[in-house]
Amino acid sequence: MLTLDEFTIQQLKRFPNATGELSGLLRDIGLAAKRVNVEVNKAGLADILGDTGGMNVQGEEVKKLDVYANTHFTEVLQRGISCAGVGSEEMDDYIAFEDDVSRQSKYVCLIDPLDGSSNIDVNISIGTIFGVYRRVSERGTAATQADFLQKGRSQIAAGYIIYGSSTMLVYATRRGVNGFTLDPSIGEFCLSHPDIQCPAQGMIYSVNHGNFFSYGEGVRRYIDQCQQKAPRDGGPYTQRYSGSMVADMHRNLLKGGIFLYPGTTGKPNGKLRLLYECNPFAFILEVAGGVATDGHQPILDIQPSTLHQRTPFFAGSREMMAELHAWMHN
Ligand code: AHM
Ligand code: MG
Repeated sequence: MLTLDEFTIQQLKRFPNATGELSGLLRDIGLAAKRVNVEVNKAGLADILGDTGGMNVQGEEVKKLDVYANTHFTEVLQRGISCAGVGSEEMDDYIAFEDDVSRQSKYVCLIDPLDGSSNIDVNISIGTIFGVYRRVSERGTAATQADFLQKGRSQIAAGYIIYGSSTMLVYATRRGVNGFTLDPSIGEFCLSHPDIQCPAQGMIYSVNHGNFFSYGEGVRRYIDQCQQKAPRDGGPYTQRYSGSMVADMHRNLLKGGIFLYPGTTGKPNGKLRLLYECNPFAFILEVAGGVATDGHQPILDIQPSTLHQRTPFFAGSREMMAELHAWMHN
């Protein structure tokens, strides 16, 4: 079975013009993921478990593991040579690494170092989400805000790590989506899910039902019909929602399904962040044959204006998304 490193090298050989910088960056992310995985696995034992007591830039409680993961991913990317800077859920502003003539970094990364962190204390899967962009500023100079505020469609690669019953790294480039499972006996990510395709139809819907009455009418109608669908039409659909986007999206990507985080009356843009939560998943899904929108337009076509902006998010199997849009707009 190919390891992540072997796979990226093999890809390089198939594309003689590739410089290997993206492969290097993905290997750096794989390395950081392995180290974060070690900490996640012993979260119940170590002092690292629990709150730091602080708040992140969005006024949400920060867990210690979030801080660890953020520091770790950032440092590993900084030590590599491919990444010119990082924007993260855990940091108010992006960081531009020192770039000079010798480094000439080509990419920037947007990352949610540890998503679903409210699940840490109760031992439910959590994850890391990342998107990679070619910088628009000149190489050899400091990365700028414009490098980070690109449309999701400009992503060169995107992926996630799920720290679940096993640990997996899944990443997409325009050429395909591939999944690697961490083999703890050799400490390597091994290609276990080549060329992932999202089934066009599924039977799972993932949404926070508790917010039902503050969703718009179209979304409520869609959720109703997920429950009312006749058995001959594959219904009723199964509801699965863990509160951990990575776990919910991962399951729906593999099995077919739909994930909804709509706007609510109190929060019209919902909760999820465009740049480092929605865009990477939208990219992965589109490459895998699925669809991701804000209810009106593809997520990947939204022009971001700020690093931490939020958007309603609907994503999943192609036919289920078409059905959702029909209920929302007719
Ligand atoms: P976080 O970035 O603070 O961890 O929040 C993001 C998470 C997602 O993983 C998950 O889908 C969502 O929040 C759940 O939110 P809610 O509890 O409102 O349904
Ligand atoms: Mg998050």
